[in-house]
Amino acid sequence: MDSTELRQSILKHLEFSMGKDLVHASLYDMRMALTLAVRDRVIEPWFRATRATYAAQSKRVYYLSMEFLIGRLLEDAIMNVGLTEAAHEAVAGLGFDFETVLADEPDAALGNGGLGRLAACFLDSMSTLGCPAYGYGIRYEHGLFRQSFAQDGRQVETAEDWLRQAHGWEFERPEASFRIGFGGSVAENGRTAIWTPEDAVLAKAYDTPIVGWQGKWANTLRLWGAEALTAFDLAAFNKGDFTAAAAPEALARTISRVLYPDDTTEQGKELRLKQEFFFTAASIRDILRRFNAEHSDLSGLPSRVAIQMNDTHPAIAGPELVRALVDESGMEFDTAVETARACLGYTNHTLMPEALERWPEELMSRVLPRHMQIIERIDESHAKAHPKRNVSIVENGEVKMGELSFIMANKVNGVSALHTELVKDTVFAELNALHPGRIVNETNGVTPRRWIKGANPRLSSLITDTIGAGWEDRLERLVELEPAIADKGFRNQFAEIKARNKRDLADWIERDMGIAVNPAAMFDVQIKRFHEYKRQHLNILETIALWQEIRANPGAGWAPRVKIFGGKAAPGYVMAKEIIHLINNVARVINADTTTRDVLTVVYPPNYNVTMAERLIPASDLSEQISTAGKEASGTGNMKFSLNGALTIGTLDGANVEIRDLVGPENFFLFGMTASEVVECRKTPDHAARAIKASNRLGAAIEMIEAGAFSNGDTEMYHGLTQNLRGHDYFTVCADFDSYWDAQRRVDAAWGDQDNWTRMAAINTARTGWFSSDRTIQGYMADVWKITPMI
Ligand code: NBG
Repeated sequence: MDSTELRQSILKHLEFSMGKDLVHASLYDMRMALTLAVRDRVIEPWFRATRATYAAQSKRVYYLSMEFLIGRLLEDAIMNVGLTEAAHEAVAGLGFDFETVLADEPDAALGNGGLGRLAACFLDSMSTLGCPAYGYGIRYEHGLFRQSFAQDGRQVETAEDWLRQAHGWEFERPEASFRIGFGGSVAENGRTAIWTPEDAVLAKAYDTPIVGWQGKWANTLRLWGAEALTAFDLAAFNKGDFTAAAAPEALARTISRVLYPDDTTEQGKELRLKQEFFFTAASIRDILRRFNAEHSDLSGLPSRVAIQMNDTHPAIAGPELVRALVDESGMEFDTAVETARACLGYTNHTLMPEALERWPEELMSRVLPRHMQIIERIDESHAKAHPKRNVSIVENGEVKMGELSFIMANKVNGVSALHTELVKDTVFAELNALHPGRIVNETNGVTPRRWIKGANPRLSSLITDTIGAGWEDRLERLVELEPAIADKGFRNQFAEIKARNKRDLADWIERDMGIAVNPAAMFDVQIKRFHEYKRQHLNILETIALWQEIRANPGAGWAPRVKIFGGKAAPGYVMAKEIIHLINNVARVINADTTTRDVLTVVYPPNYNVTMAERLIPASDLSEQISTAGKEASGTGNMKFSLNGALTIGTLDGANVEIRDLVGPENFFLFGMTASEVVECRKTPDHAARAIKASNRLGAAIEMIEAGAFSNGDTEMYHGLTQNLRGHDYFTVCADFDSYWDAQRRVDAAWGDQDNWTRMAAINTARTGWFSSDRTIQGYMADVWKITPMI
């Protein structure tokens, strides 16, 4: 398709879909018309993929995830169907600026962070590889909250409203609706049972086609929206009680109303459990309906169906599938458990105890009475099969979803080499001993289409010029860049690309925040959710110490730095919000200091999201991956930075370990304790006090905070934070401080030799092609799903 044809198609959609002619078209009209014109191009591969899958009776992957952090879709789709230039030309020819049109699309934030973004990268890779797959999730009306900063620097949350305008990508499927019940009673019925729910809502499907690289294949993302069975109480309305009339609808819709803004702790327990059951049950029914349309014998289910549980959120899939097989199809219980297990896989994304979901038995029995019975039976038969076992699913009045997922899955995977070993040795040590071989590792990855090709077009052109086309879906080919790195001309081009990306970012920071930053300074970036284990406070403490050192020695030839932070804290996470507050106030004070202005600036743009990540990562020099070792399961931002030519300062945690192995220790700034050293360190109860005593810099930085240097003299403002550091300091910020400081000074020294820095940065790009999510998905296909690609 060329730009003239595309232009015709845009005009057609302007007229017939948007009901506008060009002279009256708004930016929104143009964006929608372009979206629909591009969507038309996606339909053909979508239908083709569906037909091919049916014809081959292929196994399908069902990726069940509470979160899909997809961001904007238009630019990605245009790129994948090869229309970037045509679209640019067509839109410009119609009098609109292409970038402005793309930027009009809301950022679909149906996820909190890494877990949701990983699911989005996986969708892209499954379509690229021709793996027949469906993503199943919730169509949240409000995605992750919008973040702003109050005058005093505190985080303020407001509701996000991406669905205020029509969502151009989705197809509503009223015919694909299921009734999802809650509560009620269970009647014995011989070997089976009849569950009569007390309440029910309707789960209605909304489909978004996800097209892969070069438009060869497209899968479906099916999101469920909740609706009332009876929309409206007319009798109440007629009596004038308008609130009561609307109540059923409002109540039902609550289920798909908001994404819980917390990826490590559960909130709003009952609603959250209902959300989980809602989307999981609707998905299982849809899966069985599709299977039954093609096959008659349910024992063949595992050869056609692979269901992946993305964390424990869809863990009820096991009991729900067993319930459907036993109560609705009359399968014998043990056979049903075996059948379900042969279909199910479980990905663990965290070892944090508070994030491993547990539901009160009372709640589970009330909301899902039949499932509670099934869970108990699964637990009993597992106990019978392993008489010496010490773990159980139901314990002390709680249902442990991690154990349930493990027992109901045929494969359990961790998300980086280190994490998988820790899964084996800690949370699931005993289950691992009972089921050797069940735990496998699938190190995370990211899609190079969005994170290099789309986000960094300049670097992409250089890669293509150097190693030729076709690296986008064979990212291991980036190693072919390596010989070119010896060439000064190549390094200059690489450096020039980084410099231009940084100038673009500096312009944006100036426009958006009114802060002028020096584009020649080192851009030192930490962007991720705020959590104590991710240790943004270690970074800000080092920033304070550095500022003091520069003030004491202004002429010491400091490497100029712009410290950039980005990220949100869960609204109920007090300590994380205190860290955000502190960073904003440190930024205010440091940025006002004229003696250090040329060498140190701190910026923290609000409302970090996928789109902002696409802007920041290509312009970064230094990637901060400084979590307490043993706590970050993998990280995926760390991979995006390396691929885009940033050097990492980091601990031996998550996938940092694999990044360092690949790029070489000489191209990575390592610091801090290892996971086992952290465990040892905690055995000394005053480890933090000792570290503070041993480090004048750290002591002085904490004292400055306590003295009110960043709170207009208020000495109480950060009491909670500093007391925690001086006392418990579970995340060993103090014990790792000096090592971090030293590593930062090695970074400064390395920055002094710009050409060598560029060489190291280019090596990072060349050696990290392994982190393509295509490689990850190939791993899942071979080890977990046992499925072969269709293209
Ligand atoms: C997160 C981990 C990250 C990891 C992503 C994707 C949760 C519960 N876990 O380290 O913290 O990269 O999952 O696997 O969000």
